[in-house]
Amino acid sequence: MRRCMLLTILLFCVNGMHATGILYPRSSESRETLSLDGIWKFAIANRSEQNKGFEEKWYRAALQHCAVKVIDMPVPSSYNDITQDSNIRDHIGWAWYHRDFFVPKTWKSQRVNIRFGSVNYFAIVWINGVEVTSHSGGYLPFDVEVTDHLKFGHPNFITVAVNNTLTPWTIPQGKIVYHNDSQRYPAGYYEQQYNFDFFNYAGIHRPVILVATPKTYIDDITINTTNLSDSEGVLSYSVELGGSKVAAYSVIAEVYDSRDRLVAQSKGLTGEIRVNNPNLWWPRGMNESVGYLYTLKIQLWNDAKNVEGDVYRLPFGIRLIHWNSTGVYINGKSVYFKGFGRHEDANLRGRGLDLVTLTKDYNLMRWIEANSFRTSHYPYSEELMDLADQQGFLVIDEVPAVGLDNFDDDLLEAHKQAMKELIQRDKNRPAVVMWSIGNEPQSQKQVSALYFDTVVQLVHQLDSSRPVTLVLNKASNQDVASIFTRVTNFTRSLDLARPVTMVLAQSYASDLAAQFLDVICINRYFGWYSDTGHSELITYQMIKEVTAWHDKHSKPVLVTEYGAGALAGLHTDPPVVWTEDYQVVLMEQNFKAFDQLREMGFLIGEMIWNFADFATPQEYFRPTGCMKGVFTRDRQPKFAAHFLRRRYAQLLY
Ligand code: GCB
Repeated sequence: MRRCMLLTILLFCVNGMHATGILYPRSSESRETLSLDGIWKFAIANRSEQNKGFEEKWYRAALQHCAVKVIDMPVPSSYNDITQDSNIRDHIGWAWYHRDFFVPKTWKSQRVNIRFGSVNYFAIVWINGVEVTSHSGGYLPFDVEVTDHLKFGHPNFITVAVNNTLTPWTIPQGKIVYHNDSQRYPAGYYEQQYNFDFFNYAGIHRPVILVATPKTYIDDITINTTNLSDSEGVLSYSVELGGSKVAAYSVIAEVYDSRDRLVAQSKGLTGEIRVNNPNLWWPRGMNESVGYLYTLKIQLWNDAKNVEGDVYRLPFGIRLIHWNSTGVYINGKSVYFKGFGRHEDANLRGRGLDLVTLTKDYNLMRWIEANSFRTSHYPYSEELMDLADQQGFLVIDEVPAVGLDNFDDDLLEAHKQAMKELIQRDKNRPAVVMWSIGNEPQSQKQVSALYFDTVVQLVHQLDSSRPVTLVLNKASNQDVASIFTRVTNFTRSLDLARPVTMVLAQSYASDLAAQFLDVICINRYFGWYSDTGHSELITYQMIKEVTAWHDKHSKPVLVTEYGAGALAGLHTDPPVVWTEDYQVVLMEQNFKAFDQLREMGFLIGEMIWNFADFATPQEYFRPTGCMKGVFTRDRQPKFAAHFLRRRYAQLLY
């Protein structure tokens, strides 16, 4: 592992990666889990003393015994909104976490792993003062074996240093900007900037769990549906084992139905399993049976000793996806996505796992009769994804590659690593029906073509069973954009009284990434970011736009974002922007376009931006956050939610 300590707030050299599995921690007859969630001790490193924690070795003892102000901090949670202190909310750089824990004596003969669901962005972990691992990337799990660092039957302590700094080589990107203007800024003043509008919440965001397994253990499982006939589902599976005495064990694979009846079995590290008359996994609204899950039980068996080894149970669904130039099909039936772009965002806990909000959100998505969502703009928690599998929501699973610019080799490596970790985590999920390799990159830049070609090839190589997309928003190439800006400004200087407009029929022309994708996803804010207030143009522009993308690439098109900001309770008639009324008018005009486009045969879905209002950095054009939610941040319906519900209820596949 390399770590650059000099400019610790700016540079993280990428740490060691997981060569192997990252199975969700589940208890079984051979496995125990111990949650380390709860109240931890917490401190931030001052701006001017970023390295102090390393120099003074805060990881060697309890944080409360170090020369730093220590407070209580819940895990999981973002740390930003927990206190009244804006230094903590707006902190850039290192933050420190510490807690004590006890490991049972009975675990001494086991292999013990520690697993973090996610820590944003960079984490270094010490157990009892010894560094055990580090990880880059804020939204994906990592784990490490810690058996040799634990004291069994005694108290232990864990320290985690977290750094939220984003650089041009992190996914997502950001940059630290130093202000040299001494008239306006004190010496050394800097700020974090980034190319996205959601608040960069930080901290230990998802559960921290210790897992004890036998010394020879199940490290990874992959299961895929390879063929479906009327009477049979054909599955292929493979298992990877870890530990030293792997050769002594054989593998038994058994499939149980939802009532826990054994329906099929096989033996060996890899194999084929045939399930008679399978209950297929269907998304909501496509079948009476929705989200049917089987369990694959993998069991190790030591033949010589005739004893059972490690056991892991993996829920999975039997379903096949295919796609062509006009559609995406599940089990042979074409799909229409009706759903949302969302965020993991809630009052007080920020981006920390919150089972209350998570469950409420599914209730709201069912109430509104949505069938899908995109994990805009980063992978969501495994707890959230489990419910998507169970409730039959279709998920477009996105890596945190939002707003990518300067496409160099270091960025590409970080992007590929994030894709690998995402696919490793979610490959067995029936709900995941598409991989999204990013959102709104500068895909008009020449250099982006090779970059995205490489990422798409990697994804196809890792998983050929799902289509790949990238969410695009290019309006025109840079030169053209700057010409248009100048023409617009000039026109405005001649006549301030009238709005300036232009139909964006070129938008598909400058993008260089769509050629590599299986499905084209586009974000379009007609009547909001362009031609603001001109709802009469929306239907026309959306039809032109979507048609142009399809005509150029002969691929299915999905509108992954459209929408308008609305302040709950604000009304005007006639409607003007920022009112609930205008939000509904904008939706209505988009719906007209979607209906016509559906009839034309290549629009495969509509996802409104956004499910709920969410926190953004402070901006003068965003009143405390992005207000494009159809629900408020505390999950109450705006007028738009009722309107959307009427549409989604009528939209069939
Ligand atoms: C977009 C982005 C999304 C923003 C949205 C907006 O195109 O993909 O992250 O929140 O626009 O509201 O500006």
